[in-house]
Amino acid sequence: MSQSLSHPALSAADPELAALVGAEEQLQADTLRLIPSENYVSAAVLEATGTVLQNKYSEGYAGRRYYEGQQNIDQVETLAVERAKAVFGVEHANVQPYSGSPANLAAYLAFAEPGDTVLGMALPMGGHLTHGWGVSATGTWFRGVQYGVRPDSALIDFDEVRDLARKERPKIIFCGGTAVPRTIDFAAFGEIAREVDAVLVADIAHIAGLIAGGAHPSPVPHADVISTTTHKTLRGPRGAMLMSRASHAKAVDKAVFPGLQGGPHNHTTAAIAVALREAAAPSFRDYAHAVVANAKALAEALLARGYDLVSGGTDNHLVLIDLTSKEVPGKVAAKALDRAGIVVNYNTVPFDPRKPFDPSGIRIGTPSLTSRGLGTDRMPLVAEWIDRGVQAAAKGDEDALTVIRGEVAELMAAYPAPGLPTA
Ligand code: DSN
Repeated sequence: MSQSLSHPALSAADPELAALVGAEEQLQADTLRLIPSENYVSAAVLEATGTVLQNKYSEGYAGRRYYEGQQNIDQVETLAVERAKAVFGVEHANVQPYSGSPANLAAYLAFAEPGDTVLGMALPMGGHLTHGWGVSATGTWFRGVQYGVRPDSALIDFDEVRDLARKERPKIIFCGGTAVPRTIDFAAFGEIAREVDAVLVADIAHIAGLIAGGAHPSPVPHADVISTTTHKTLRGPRGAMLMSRASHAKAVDKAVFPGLQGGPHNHTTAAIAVALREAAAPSFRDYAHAVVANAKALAEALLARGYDLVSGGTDNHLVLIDLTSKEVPGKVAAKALDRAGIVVNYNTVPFDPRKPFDPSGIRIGTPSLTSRGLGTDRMPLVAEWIDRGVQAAAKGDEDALTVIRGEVAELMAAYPAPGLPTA
């Protein structure tokens, strides 16, 4: 692999930066990437992000811009919007949010006033910072009330959600999260939101690709607003979308622009359109189901090796491992696995006695390895590597990590990654 062949202009103009890009390409090729919020985009998505569309300012929406010269940009954005509506079966789509956090902030701006109460899943229980957690602007400018999971099952405690909703009367209820290994019951959230007259925002960032591919139920009949990033299981560029019922379209659009943002990132919008076209293809259904099948197979193989999994397994793309019984802190394990060519992130587990920066768990997922074509037959080997890596971390056995790294690189060479230069 040579960065000068892949990026000739960049290599000539800025060899230092080109070398870093080349090194990252090599790293993404050689390693087993298990961070559940990451993926490999297609070469087509990657190309779209590097187009001259990025040269253009386009404040406003198609047909209603504050800048001229929108002949092509309007069509690009309209394509992305129409494809989003078709893929997710929604009445309205806004493809301009810069990423997931600004998308969620736009939902606050659209449906709440500063100081209003919002109800979301607590970050250490699997929620997201922007669902009203204290250190986020959403938890300081708004009054965040947080629900969690049951201590026995690690499943969302709907009694708690209902009780809090009745008592606190939130303006907005958020469902979805970043470390939720089980199916989100959108219908149950919808019923509670309707009872207390709250706006239900379904944050489907992690599972958008699974929903698009029919491997997770859709929030569409139940949620007022759907927020998603486009770069996780959906396999698009780094960006986001807000989707809603037609009745909320005006409020959503006004909140994104001019409420929060200036000009949309048109190159990103184009790449979102490409990703949505890919997500509409029958092969994407196969991909989404394969992601889940791989995660289930990986969970089974880890359970067989004596690992404690939060909620006992997975229904989606994500497995949350509690390493307490292995007597290895999550951070120590994550760093050792990184040296072994297995990229994960350390993560809190529900009711974690340890601190967020040094928690008890690691979070893994199968979107990236599935994009490279690994199937369920390979998951016992992945579990074995994780197990050997964790054991090596416990013993401080650097040689064992080096051996695993070699084995990982050898296998990954047989599964070329989409979007990466080959040879
Ligand atoms: N989206 C988060 C993740 O799951 O990695 C980070 O905000």
